[in-house]
Amino acid sequence: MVGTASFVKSLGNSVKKVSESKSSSWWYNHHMRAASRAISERIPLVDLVVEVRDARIPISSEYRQLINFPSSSRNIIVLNKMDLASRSKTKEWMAYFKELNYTTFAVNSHNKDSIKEFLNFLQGKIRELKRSTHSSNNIHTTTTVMVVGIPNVGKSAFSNSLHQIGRITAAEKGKLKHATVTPHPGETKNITSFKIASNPNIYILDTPGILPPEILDDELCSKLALTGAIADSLIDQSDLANYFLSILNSSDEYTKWEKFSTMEDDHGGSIMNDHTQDCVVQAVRGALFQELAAFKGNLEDEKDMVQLIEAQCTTLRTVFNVSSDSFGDDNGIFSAKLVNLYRTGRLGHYTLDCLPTTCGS
Ligand SMILES: Nc1nc2c(ncn2[C@@H]2O[C@H](COP(=O)(O)OP(=O)(O)OP(=O)(O)O)[C@@H](O)[C@H]2O)c(=O)[nH]1
Ligand SMILES: [Mg+2]
Repeated sequence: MVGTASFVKSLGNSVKKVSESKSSSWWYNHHMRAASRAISERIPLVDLVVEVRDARIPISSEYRQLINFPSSSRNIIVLNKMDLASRSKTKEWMAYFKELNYTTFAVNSHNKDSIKEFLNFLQGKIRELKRSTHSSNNIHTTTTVMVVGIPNVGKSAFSNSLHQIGRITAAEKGKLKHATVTPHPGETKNITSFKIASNPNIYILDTPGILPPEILDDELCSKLALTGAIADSLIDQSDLANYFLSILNSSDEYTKWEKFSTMEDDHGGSIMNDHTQDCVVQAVRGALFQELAAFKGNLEDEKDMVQLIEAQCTTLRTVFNVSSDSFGDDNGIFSAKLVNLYRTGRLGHYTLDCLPTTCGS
């Protein structure tokens, strides 16, 4: 996308600087190094490997370490957070992976039905695998499934949900464990096992998220930062917000928000500091619609895109109740609110990676 290029470059540069500085706050700390080694040692010992990717970036969220292990029928790619991605693009990505002979499944880890469907599929896959590799009485042996992926793609949320709905006995249900799930990357520090089925037993191993020590590609850096794989504390939040707005402006998601552009202020003039309130979200959508519908420039032209984003930021600061003449912290607060709404799916559904067959056109 031509109109997003300068924002990709700016965000990419700021991520690359963090990577090059190798300062104490750099993402590849001793935890990640040790975890990376521990995961590599365990991969040959488990029955199946589930690589969790972010459905918004099916290629950019690839877990590079798996390249060292031959791809086989033991690997499953899970496109998680499908609720945040474009539904039609996820279908296209599934077809793409199928053509490459990858076993792929799209899920929303916050949705019970989606996880139940995956569990059925997993149990079928395990039966098939055991039939093809062992004699029939080994079908009843314990199976271990290792969940790997880059940070923040939802490995722990996925493992928790499988554990919660898994077919284990009532007595075992009483001892349900929980992996910590947070919006911040790098939360999981150890490999933890969760039982997800009995007779035959299936255990799932949640693991810490791993990123390569160095990421050189601007576009890859930008996508990882926007979707939350790289800690926000390492990045200028306004770079993230501008990049998101350039994506939104290049899509047609905003066309659904016309009805919010004519809505009256329905919070009685009271100041809403909580940006997640429905009325604030609707006001944000309405304001974005108005700016975009009135825009007469060319969105393929970077200068025009910059101008539009500046106008949108001015309007949105008012909606978020963040003063427009202040910089520094207030600028960060405004950007963080906008990025939070994007990450929770309240400002549309975007798949940021494009299929190899449609890229570069
Ligand atoms: N909308 C949506 N959010 C999700 C989904 N799965 C996980 N999340 C959210 O994504 C964030 C990260 O989830 P985690 O499960 O902690 O991610 P992780 O891969 O374990 O992260 P690390 O332990 O840091 O590697 C949390 O805010 C989750 O609530 C999903 O399917 N849909
Ligand atoms: Mg985790």
